[in-house]
Amino acid sequence: MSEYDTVSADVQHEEEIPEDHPRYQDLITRHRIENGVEKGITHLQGMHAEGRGSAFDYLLGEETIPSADAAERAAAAHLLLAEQPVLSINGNVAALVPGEMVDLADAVDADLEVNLFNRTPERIEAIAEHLREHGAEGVKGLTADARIPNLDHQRAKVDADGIYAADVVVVPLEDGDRAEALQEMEKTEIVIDLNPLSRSPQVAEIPIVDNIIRAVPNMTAHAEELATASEAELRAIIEEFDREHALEAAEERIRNGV
Ligand code: PTJ
Repeated sequence: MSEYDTVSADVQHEEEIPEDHPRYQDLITRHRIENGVEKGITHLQGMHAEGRGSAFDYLLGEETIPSADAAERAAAAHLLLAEQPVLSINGNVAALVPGEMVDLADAVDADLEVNLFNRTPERIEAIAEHLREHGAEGVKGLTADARIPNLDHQRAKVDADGIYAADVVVVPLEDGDRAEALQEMEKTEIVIDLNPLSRSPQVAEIPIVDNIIRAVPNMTAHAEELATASEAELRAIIEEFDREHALEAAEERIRNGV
């Protein structure tokens, strides 16, 4: 298929997208987000977020660069060492990688918690149900009986026995102020965001500048490989990871293609 061939906007199932299309991964991503909007999982604003992410991914070369792989390995080590790890789920994450998030949660014994910027009871329930359809057993975020201090929007609403009590939190796809507020609560944050200049990766202990579609399965693969590693080995992986270098390497690739 040539780069100029188009794929019908009417694609009903992602299997209809030809795997040899040069923009295959981007088309799958767009299709999942559109589907998410139709199902009431993804907010319309999620389409803008997806467009931003797609532009950065294009410039990154649509691949996991070595510094992102190192971040994904350090993230897996943190999650394995954590006492109460939680993976935060918004409408884009639920549409793009529901089964992959369930697999990661299983690999590191983490909870999944729905946390939304555009929070409505209908969306919370639709996302929880979507995760259950993909194998999640318990989904948190529905009780919302605690608040993240110093955050005056809907993302402050968390479960007391979920994000509020967590020691390590994975925060994907949000350019906002929650990451900073969670840091003030002394949590270890793992942020997945294709824009290295976003607020969230800028404050994260582990910034992962990679497409969530690649990042999450790679974190799971690292976690499975490290499942029998000693505490000292896991701590050494974390120690070796250089967050400043990871952010700079990603920016360098995006700006100069290097
Ligand atoms: O579901 P809700 O109501 O909680 O709303 C969620 C959205 C995504 C709409 C909200 O969090 C938002 O507006 O996000 P922003 O501010 O657009 O930030 C999203 C960030 O994720 C941007 O920096 C994008 O570059 C990045 N991003 C988008 N798609 C991907 C991505 N990063 C990794 N992988 C992606 N596929």
